[in-house]
Amino acid sequence: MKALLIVDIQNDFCPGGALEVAEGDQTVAVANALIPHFELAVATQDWHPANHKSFAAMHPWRYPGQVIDLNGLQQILWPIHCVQGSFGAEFVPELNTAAIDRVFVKGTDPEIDSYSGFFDNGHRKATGLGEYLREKGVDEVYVLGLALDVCVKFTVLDALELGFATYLVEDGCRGVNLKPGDSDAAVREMKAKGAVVVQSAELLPA
Ligand code: VGL
Ligand code: ZN
Repeated sequence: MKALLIVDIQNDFCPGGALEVAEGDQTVAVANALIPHFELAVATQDWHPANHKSFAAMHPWRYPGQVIDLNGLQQILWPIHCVQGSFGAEFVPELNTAAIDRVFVKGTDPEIDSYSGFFDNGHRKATGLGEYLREKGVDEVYVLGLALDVCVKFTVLDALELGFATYLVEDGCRGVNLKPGDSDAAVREMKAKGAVVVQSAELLPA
């Protein structure tokens, strides 16, 4: 069975948001068009406590974009974003959340970040997404959302590692591109590790 995995389509990752991704809002229409064609649609939601240590503001004299050591892991520092209960953490209002079967939150532990929808960045704790998909009999996942070069990438790589046939719905993603070219490099890496790149039109009935 196939599942659609909608990664972090939240206000803070859209234009005007705290960690805005250029054209991030354009992923919504792609997600909404695909949802009815999947038996199962699952979303991830970046869901940080206000004191999350991925926030540059938690570290005196540090600023967004710098890399620090956080409990033994390299951590990029981000602006304060997707704080639990805030507008920025909510799904984009136009996203058809009524048709989403389950939401998995991530990034809830202030001491460790979680880019992937499956595990934290240290692969220490699972979110439950992998087990849920297995229980539902899912063997193929189609991934889209934000950001292509961060949370989409790590979600795709973990899906591959867990043995799911994994498709990247490219036109349903946009990247942050902290460095120019990050999105292209991410797509190359996902492909090299076994992801199949598709466009949403290929998944819609003609
Ligand atoms: C994300 C940076 C920090 C993402 C989440 O959803 O891609 N990026 N937290
Ligand atoms: Zn985050």
